[in-house]
Amino acid sequence: MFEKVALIGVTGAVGRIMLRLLEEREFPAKSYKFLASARSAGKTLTFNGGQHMIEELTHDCFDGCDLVIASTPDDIAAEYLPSAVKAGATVIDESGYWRMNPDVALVIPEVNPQAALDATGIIASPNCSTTQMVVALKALHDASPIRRVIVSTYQAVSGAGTQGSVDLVAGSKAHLDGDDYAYQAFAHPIAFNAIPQIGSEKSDGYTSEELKMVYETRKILGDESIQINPTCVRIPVANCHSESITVETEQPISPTQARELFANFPGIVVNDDLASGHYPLPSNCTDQDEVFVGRIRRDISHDNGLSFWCVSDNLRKGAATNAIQIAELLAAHRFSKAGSK
Ligand code: 11C
Repeated sequence: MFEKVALIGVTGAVGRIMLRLLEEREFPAKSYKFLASARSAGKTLTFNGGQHMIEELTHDCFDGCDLVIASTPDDIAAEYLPSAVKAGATVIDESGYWRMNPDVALVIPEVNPQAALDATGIIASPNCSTTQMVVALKALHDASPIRRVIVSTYQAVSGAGTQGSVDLVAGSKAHLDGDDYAYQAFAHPIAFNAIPQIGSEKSDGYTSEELKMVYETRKILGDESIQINPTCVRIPVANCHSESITVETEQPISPTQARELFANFPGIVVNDDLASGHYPLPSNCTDQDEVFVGRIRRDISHDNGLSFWCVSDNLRKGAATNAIQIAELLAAHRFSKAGSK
């Protein structure tokens, strides 16, 4: 068992799910410390049937912690997580700050578990749109290496934080009532709209969200040769990111083979029956921990191409669930070796 687990960012949307997952999955820890910004310090939260005080995140709050799980903005992760490592903790970070650091493991437990087991210090959890795509890609990549990916995302407002969800509801109501609404999480109205920009402008006309999908995918799959062309779009859906993915593999993979590869891969659920109108929808994938695929079909424009639709809960597998699965992987490895401690 872990002696003391510190949870950072417990008042955010992902942090709250993290707490529920730790309870539901009976995570092996003797004690917990709940950390957040000074604004939330002193408030209480309910966990494992008891009331617990939220403490302020500071540089010297990690004494005695052997595991830290953090869900914070990048600048907070940059500032505080090195102090947790210095205090001797293994750190699982959901922010984007450390992911591409060569000394940091970037891990999806179903895809590259060994990277977490070999890591010292920080283990990063990928961006939500990357995670669900890479789980699906890995199922194919193991059968025939992937050469090229073209992906368009349809991303839910919950990816933009609690304010994104507030903006969707209030903005939609204002739109229907013919009122103005001042959006805070988005540069354009999200109600009844689609915004083809997530994150900031980067090189070659791509956004930061799109380049995360390129660089993080290569790092996790350990293959710098994979070519990826992403377009990331915010749509007025409350929760769950959807992705239209076309892959070109070294050898052709038929839709029948792909269906079997996906179905046999841990963490993937196939829902694929176009004739009956069965495919994954954000509305039926929300609050689920898996990656859902459907619309599996041949790419009629390329002999080695395959297209499919992929949906997953961006707050769960895209963030909280993946982080907790990394923690469970570490626990299984460390405590099975150490006997019944
Ligand atoms: C979004 N994917 O949907 C982003 C949110 O690097 O962890 C998560 C950003 C990240 O807006």
